[in-house]
Amino acid sequence: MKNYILITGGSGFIGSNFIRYLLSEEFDCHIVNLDSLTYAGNPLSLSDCEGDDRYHFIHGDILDRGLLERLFEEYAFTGVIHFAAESHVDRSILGPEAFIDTNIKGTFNLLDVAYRHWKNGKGFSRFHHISTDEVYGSLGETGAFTEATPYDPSSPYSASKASSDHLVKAYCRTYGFPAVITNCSNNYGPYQFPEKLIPLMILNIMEEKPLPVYGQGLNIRDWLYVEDHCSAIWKVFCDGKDGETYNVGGGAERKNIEIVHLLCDLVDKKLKRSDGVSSRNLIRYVQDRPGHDFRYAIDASKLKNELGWEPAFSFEEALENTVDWYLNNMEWVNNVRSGAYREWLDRNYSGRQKGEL
Ligand code: NAD
Ligand code: TDX
Repeated sequence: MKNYILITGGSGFIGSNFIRYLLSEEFDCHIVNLDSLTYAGNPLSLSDCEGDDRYHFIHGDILDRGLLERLFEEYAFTGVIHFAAESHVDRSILGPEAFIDTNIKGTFNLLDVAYRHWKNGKGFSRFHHISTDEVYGSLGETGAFTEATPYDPSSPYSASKASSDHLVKAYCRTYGFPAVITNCSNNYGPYQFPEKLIPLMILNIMEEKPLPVYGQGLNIRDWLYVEDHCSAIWKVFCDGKDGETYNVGGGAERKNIEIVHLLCDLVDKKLKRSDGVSSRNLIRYVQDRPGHDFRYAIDASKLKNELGWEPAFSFEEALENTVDWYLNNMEWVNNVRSGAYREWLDRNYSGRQKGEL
């Protein structure tokens, strides 16, 4: 009998990297990727996995409870790894509703359907909720978030993720449901939608557009290469303890302005710009993000001490990989930006209704 794992949001940035990571390993499970393909979900990000018979794609929404019930019935999932979310802080400030719908109600649907499936003794053993360090709020100049740090979210995005974390914890404590949560710091790497700091800056530098730095550029994030996040998730999914939370981070704290400077210099070097004018001239200090958290830093010692996980990539090496990836994958960039991927979607999935198996 085939063993199926449900991955939600697998066509987004981290989910697509995670699916590729699993399929490149000696992996003997089948993956069902359930994704509603919002602007952030792109089937092109997994086009190289389409031919793998361990990979199955379902175009559908976690808000569609009936669909979730049908999928659990049909595939008898043994585990869920839940990435699907609205993920961009600035969008949550402009329009929080989609964040409440997907991140809170969608997570509730998935959790509750998985719980009922588990309770009925269908061989279900793990619900892994992917979350963020932003639930802990903002740090001052010192200290780091541990798993015991009280929640104190600042944006509608982080409040919606905090809410979903609480629901998962409540199902563990109340019903003994076998779930784990990982709270990770800022990711970067291939296939990240170019609204987030690093890909936005790389592309704007290439295209000689202004580089919008919020406030004074002094806010600090703790960066982790996406492949390191993937290895941490798989470690926790396989070996983590039910009911536990694990913080994931790269120990690579940088001020935003340092990141932008590094990217300017890297892209200038790669494009061998000969006019001697640095792209740093494109930097524009713009109005700050409302409620902008000053600093995030992760204490990942629990994950290291209990499960033996450590990041494998250095920040400088992985940032350069990321720049190279964007410079060499402008077709992907142009597709996600132009909406041509929607045509691709219609061509490839035209006969299937949303939610159809
Ligand atoms: P993303 O925005 O790139 O991808 C989200 C994916 O979810 C997309 O493919 C989208 O189509 C899908 N989706 C959205 N709403 C859906 C719905 N209602 N039903 C089904 N699918 C839906 O996000 P990401 O950066 O890959 O983040 C993935 C997860 O990791 C999120 O839960 C996020 O909170 C968390 N996280 C992200 C980071 C980061 O730095 N990007 C860091 C820590 C945690
Ligand atoms: O144009 C910009 N200029 C700028 O100065 C953008 C897009 C961002 N910034 C700043 C804001 C942040 O301090 O850069 C920092 C990083 O911003 P984002 O890339 O938007 O990430 P952040 O808000 O930190 O959230 C990310 O990490 C945690 C992800 O989007 C979340 O999904 C994840 O949970």
